[in-house]
Amino acid sequence: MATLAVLGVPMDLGAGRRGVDMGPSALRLAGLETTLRDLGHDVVDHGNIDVPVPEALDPRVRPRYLVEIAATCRRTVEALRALPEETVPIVLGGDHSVSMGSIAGVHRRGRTGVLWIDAHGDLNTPTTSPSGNVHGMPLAHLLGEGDARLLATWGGGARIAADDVVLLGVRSLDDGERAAVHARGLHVRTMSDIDRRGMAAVAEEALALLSHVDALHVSFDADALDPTVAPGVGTPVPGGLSYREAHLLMEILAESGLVTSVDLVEINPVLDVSNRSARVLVEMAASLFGRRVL
Ligand SMILES: [Mn+2]
Repeated sequence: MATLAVLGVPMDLGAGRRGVDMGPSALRLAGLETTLRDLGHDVVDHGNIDVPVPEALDPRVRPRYLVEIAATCRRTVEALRALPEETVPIVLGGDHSVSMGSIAGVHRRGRTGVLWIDAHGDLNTPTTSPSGNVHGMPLAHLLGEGDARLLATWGGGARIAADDVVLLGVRSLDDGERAAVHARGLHVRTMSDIDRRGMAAVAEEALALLSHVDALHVSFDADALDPTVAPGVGTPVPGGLSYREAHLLMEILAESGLVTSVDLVEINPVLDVSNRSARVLVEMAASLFGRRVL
């Protein structure tokens, strides 16, 4: 059993649509803490990182709100670095740009791998992004490409190596992202791969691709799930993971015993139905942290 440290980052500055700033509240209301405690874990909630609201900021800065997003990520890094090394952080977003802070803040010894579960690539830079929304850019920055003010979150350059990342559940890529995948030789497993080969095979392959890392960060964007399963997400895209596929992925990750930190991001209660999507994500967290049928 582990000590799990919950940290909320109620930020929607990186998203095009409002509402994901309420994600941490929705996940807490959906019973995240009691669910994890019932599995035998110690759970400590460290509250929320301070995040400014967009109404208080100058919207003319480009990329939009980048300075405040970078500052929020730095605060997230400080909060995570203050945790004892053996704790398992669970960062609640917020839009996916919070993951630049969470992954930079992970301070396990050795090499950190990242499983990025997402409908999108999040591989845009300010130059390639069609929307200019920073939540479509975190993975590009973590790989060392983009705006210097965001790269400064971890001291510049790449935070993670391209070979230490697997993207899973992808079904919507922009042209610049497709080019980035090919240029970097990134490990991407799309919904089509999952349709053809099944989640078990794809999940086992993802773990095999990351077998050389010492710590594994799982960054779970709720929009990886099909919108019929989780309608309350930042950027819904049809054709996503079914409830069972996502559970199976979580169960295989749990069995691996490798997961050392987690993000649960992009829950948008404004678009949700009676907090259903947050409850689904809490169910996923339960499987990821060891809930079993038998
Ligand atoms: Mn994402």
